[in-house]
Amino acid sequence: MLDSLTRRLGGVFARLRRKGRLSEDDVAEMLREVRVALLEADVNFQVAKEFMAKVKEKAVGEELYGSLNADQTLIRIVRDELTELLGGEETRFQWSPAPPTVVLMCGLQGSGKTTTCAKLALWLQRQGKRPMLAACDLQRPAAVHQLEVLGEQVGVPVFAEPSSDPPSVARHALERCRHLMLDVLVVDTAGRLTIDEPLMAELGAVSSATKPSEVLLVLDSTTGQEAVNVANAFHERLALTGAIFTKLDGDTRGGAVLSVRQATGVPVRFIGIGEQVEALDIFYPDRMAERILGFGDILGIIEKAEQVIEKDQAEALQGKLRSGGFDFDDMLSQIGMMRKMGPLKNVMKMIPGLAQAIPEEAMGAIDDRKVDRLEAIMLSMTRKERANPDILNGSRRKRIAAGSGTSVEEVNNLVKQLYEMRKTMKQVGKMQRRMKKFGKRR
Ligand SMILES: Nc1nc2c(ncn2[C@@H]2O[C@H](COP(=O)(O)OP(=O)(O)OP(=O)(O)O)[C@@H](O)[C@H]2O)c(=O)[nH]1
Ligand SMILES: [Mg+2]
Repeated sequence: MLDSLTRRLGGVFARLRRKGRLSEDDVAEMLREVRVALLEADVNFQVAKEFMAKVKEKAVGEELYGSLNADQTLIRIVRDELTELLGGEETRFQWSPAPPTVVLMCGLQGSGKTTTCAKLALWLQRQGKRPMLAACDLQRPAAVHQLEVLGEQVGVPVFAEPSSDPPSVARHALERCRHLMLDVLVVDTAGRLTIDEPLMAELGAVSSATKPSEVLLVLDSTTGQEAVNVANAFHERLALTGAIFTKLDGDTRGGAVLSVRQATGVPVRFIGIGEQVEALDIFYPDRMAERILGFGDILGIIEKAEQVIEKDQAEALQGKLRSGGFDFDDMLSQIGMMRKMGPLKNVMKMIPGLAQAIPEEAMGAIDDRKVDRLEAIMLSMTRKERANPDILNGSRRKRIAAGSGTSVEEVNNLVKQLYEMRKTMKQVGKMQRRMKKFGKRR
């Protein structure tokens, strides 16, 4: 997700860091490169322009030319502006004062509405709420069945009835929800290929019938700038409370995610990062900004980790990640934990510096089978070797390769990777500490 942007910006900042004191020309050049990086990531032209103007204005205000640590100041300015662009603070879920809270989901055909309904229901359940799903996509019979299957998968009841009138199904679902004293009703609706009047009228009628507290537009992030136009059109008619970008796990330049808030005023609330029902994340503007700038998402990892491991274990992981002093035992237990957290590729991307340290092709090649081999290598080490990788000389590496059914080259690569990870994490840790001094958001 947004990897190429992260890579580009990472390159710009790395060059900047090497320079020491910055001249006005250095800053101007760097700003140009940031702008190009944004445009290449498919960020809306006007949004990129305004963004750069703000960064420039701040850069001038901070009198950073010729000063020491100018690079840090500049990165901080970009981070803060990026966070602002993405919406500042994350938006909290609006609960209705008189439950059940109704969440109306809308969007174009195939954007991921039905899948996201199930994901959201699961998320709500994990928040301790009792949700129900309403099948109000009556365009095609299969839609109701799809929601029923997904509902069963996440263990959430689905309200459906034979009808061709979405508002009346929605009304009945709401009555049932009240009767069962459930907390939230998530309403799945029909999509169309393009925005048209019948669709908007139908959604308007469902909305009038249920008075939703949340009207969430589901947007396919692979449609690029078109997503911004779609958001504008829906917002005009439905007063959206937020947007959910799906398919951010794929090859998407992601610029629409960066533009939509600024261009439409609709905040991004969640992101979909996979087909599985667990693959939904809250959208945190500050974390996303830091992730784009290559600082990783330590908080995100910890939160995910906390879902699957005990708190003290999570704190230990946090310390290890920050200090960069971890060994192969830690790597092994991390792999075990990460497996529980979801597809490894997603988790790896959250680790500071890792996404940039590993070439794009290699990142694409990370699959869980390859990780099995890494695991085998580590398990073939003695306890002493795992805790103290410095003692891994040539003959030990040969023995480990033979024992794990891998090659010496693979063993060498893994050892190298450990040291690289230690190094980048230490650097990122240092940078974050410095950032903290400048004033932190969280
Ligand atoms: N990779 C990926 N696929 C997704 C994501 N969200 C949804 N999908 C896939 O996108 C396709 C369409 O999803 P649906 O939930 O059926 O979309 P919809 O908006 O309900 O479609 P209609 O009801 O036909 O309008 C499915 O194959 C989903 O598995 C995501 O975050 N990542
Ligand atoms: Mg659907």
